[in-house]
Amino acid sequence: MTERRARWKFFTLSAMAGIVSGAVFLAAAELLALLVARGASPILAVGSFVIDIVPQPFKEFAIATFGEYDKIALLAGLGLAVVIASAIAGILQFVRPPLGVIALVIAGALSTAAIVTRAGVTPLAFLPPVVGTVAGSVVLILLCRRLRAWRSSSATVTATTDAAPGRNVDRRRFLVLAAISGASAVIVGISARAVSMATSSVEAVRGALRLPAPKSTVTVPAGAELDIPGLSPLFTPNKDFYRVDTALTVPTIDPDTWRLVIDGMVDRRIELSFADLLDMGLDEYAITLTCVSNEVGGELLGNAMWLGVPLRDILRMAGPQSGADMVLSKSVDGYTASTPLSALTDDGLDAILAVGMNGDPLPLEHGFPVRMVVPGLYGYVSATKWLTELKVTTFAKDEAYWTPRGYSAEAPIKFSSRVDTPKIGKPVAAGRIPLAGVAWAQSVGIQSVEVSIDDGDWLPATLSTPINSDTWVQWFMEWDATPGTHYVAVRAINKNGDLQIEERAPIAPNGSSGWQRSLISVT
Ligand SMILES: Nc1nc2c(c(=O)[nH]1)N[C@H]1C(S)=C(S)[C@@H](COP(=O)(O)O)O[C@H]1N2
Ligand SMILES: [Mo]
Repeated sequence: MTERRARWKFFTLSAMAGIVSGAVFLAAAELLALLVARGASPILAVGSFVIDIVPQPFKEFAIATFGEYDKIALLAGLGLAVVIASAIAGILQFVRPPLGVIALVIAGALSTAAIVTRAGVTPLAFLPPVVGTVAGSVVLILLCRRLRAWRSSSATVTATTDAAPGRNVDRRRFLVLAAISGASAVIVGISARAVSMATSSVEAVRGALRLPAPKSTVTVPAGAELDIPGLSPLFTPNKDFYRVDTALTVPTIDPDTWRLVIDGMVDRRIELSFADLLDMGLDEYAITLTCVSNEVGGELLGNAMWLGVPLRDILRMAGPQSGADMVLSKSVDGYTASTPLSALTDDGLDAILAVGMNGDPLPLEHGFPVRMVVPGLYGYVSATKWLTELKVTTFAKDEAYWTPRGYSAEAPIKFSSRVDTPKIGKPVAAGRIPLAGVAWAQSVGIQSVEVSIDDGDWLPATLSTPINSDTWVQWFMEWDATPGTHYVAVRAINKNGDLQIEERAPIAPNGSSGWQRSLISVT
């Protein structure tokens, strides 16, 4: 073997040693996290840190490119970065010890910092990354030592000497250690993460939870739901409900240990348990939730029957002081939203703390055990999931998660309308077919919906009977569809008599606007 080829071989092997050590680092940390501090996983903590620091345009690019898979794409990217960094650490440790170990210790320190600075950390959260660093460093040192032994014994072997017992022993010692540590890292790491996810006992607690029957129920009027194929159902099933949040892994909160603190500019600091909340008695509320990221014609909204208690009753217990104009709601994962105090205390607005969604306890992804729901305001300024604190304060003093990231501190929903059927890109057969969709103007209500075909007159659609002004209504119109391509445009008028904004606006800083115009092909 030529000198150069030998050098490349040992380079590659040292990179491999580095990757094995990186895997041992992560696996040991995952195991410790499972045993002593759930949630203190270095890779997930770094991922969450990245989510919080990446600039807004980049986040929008990620969502536009990967959609629902944005978090998986982030983890895949991080995984690749870990592989490359570990390979470099391996080469460094091989050629310039102890540089590789120093690199690993720096990575360990950074991930420890990412873990212990996250919201809701437990006292032992530093242990997983520290133990991971030690385990990874030991394996890296041993592997590189054995690799060096292998190299020096093979350097003494000449082309004519066939028998090279020393070299074979050294080679085996390296390969055996690399194989055993690599395989155990993969097995231990993957099982620890899988066990941690499967035994999140909170899912079991939620499954066993029976919420008390509501004191008052919402009557869904006859004619509230139209029966048209392709039209969104009046209530969005929980499994189909859109999900938007910054949480890389879904927070798991045991309702038995959950507490809500109401503090800040209040006469009395209040602390409520889950049982306290249920004891107040639950009521049903039908409210349509909308995301500020919903584009014209988009699907980031859904309607649910929530079970909860009015926020005005909760805030009254604490007694907000004069001068306060905002409530900063905080989530266990550190997310915050700023909601005008008046939107939460107004007698005419059903702002609630929700514990139930469509007949079940809140799903974990939708904020279990307690979240906020406020009609008329976009989710990012009102619908805090995994809620832990309500701080009564002022817009001048406090800022929410999205405010420094390019979104308005206050954001009422811009009322809008959408075509559900026929869908763009799905040709329909000519004949008499229904055009149908939904329209929403939370807290005001929809007056009418109008449809224009091929830039013709605006004709009134038939509306379903609204449940209340906080929910969307369905609309439909019979259409004699002739072969060819047609433009179908839709717009709504709210109960104040305002016409939906025609001018297109992007989602940032306070929600999209514009009339949806869809191109339908008829065959
Ligand atoms: N803790 C937490 N709550 C949150 C968010 C978040 O990122 N973290 N996102 C908000 C946004 S932007 C929206 S639109 C709604 C979405 O609620 P859903 O996922 O239940 O549909 O939750 C809000 N509550
Ligand atoms: Mo949102």
